[in-house]
Amino acid sequence: MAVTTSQTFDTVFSVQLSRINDFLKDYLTAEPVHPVAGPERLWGALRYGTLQGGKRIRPLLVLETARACASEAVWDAVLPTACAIELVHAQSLIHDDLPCMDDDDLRRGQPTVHKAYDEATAVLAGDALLAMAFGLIARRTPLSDRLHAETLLSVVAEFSSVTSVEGLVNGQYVDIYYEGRPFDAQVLDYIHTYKTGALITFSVRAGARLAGASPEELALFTQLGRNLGLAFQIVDDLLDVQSTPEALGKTPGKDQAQQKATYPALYGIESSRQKVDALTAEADALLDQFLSLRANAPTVPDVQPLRTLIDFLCHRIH
Ligand code: GRG
Repeated sequence: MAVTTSQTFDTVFSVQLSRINDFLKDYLTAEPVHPVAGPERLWGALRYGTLQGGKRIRPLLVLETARACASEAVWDAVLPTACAIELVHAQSLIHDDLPCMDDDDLRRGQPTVHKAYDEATAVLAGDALLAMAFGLIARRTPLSDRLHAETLLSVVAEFSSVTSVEGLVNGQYVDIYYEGRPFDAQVLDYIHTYKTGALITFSVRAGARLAGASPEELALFTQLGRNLGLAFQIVDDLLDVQSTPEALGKTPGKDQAQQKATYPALYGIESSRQKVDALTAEADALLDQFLSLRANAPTVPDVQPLRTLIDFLCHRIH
């Protein structure tokens, strides 16, 4: 398969990226009139942390999985969840950059939120984004005969788990816990599964569930999400070793400086890259299995954009 460059990515996904970015902008600019000075600065910070750059990988995964399981027609129904995931992702980056966490000054090529504003504002902007994400799904998802409240509630419950102790918060905690401590393969996979894998797996699962995937199909997409989550974080680990601040938009070399548990630290660069390639090939094979399940369906599912997205996120350079 041809390697998908950033330029191809922007072209192939231009419509989807516009819909995601317009939706996020609309939601985050629906700011009430403030009778006192102050709140507009908090709103400015949460917009800054969300709208300035970002590849939008997670909402794209929601949209493209939904397209594979149904068609583009379901995008209206899945966009609120897709964008809610991006709000949580933005929140996690804002908090991750804080001095008490990974302590970064640069993100997406610009000063991090606590540098552009201040620490208290960054904490509170992140808090607001997290709560707003859940409100976004509840307020903006159009229910219909194809998407019942029961399914949506169950997706929201899963979202709560993967953003908290069965997901990001847990992964981040263990990641920090092991800084400078000896770690093994089990610890490393645990951290990656929770810190990064949980939200990526959820993005794929949410797209499939909201688009009406069968239990058998959902099992395939769950495995696909796990593969991608791990591959994505290994690439992130590799970029930290191999990239530059200009290409990355953040400071490389921090994992080694902070003695983080990473793939290159445990397995070396070559084996880490081989692992990414193996995970990508498996993800592709899972999509073939999905096509086989739908072999007798009236229309052939369009999985090509999802294959392109998978290829991009496993070969990305930022
Ligand atoms: C309460 C949800 C919640 C989280 C708090 C701070 C924290 C706990 C978790 C941080 C987890 C974290 C930063 C994981 C790293 C994931 C990762 C590889 C991020 C980079 O994602 P990209 O490349 O970033 O998609 P862009 O900038 O493109 O959006």
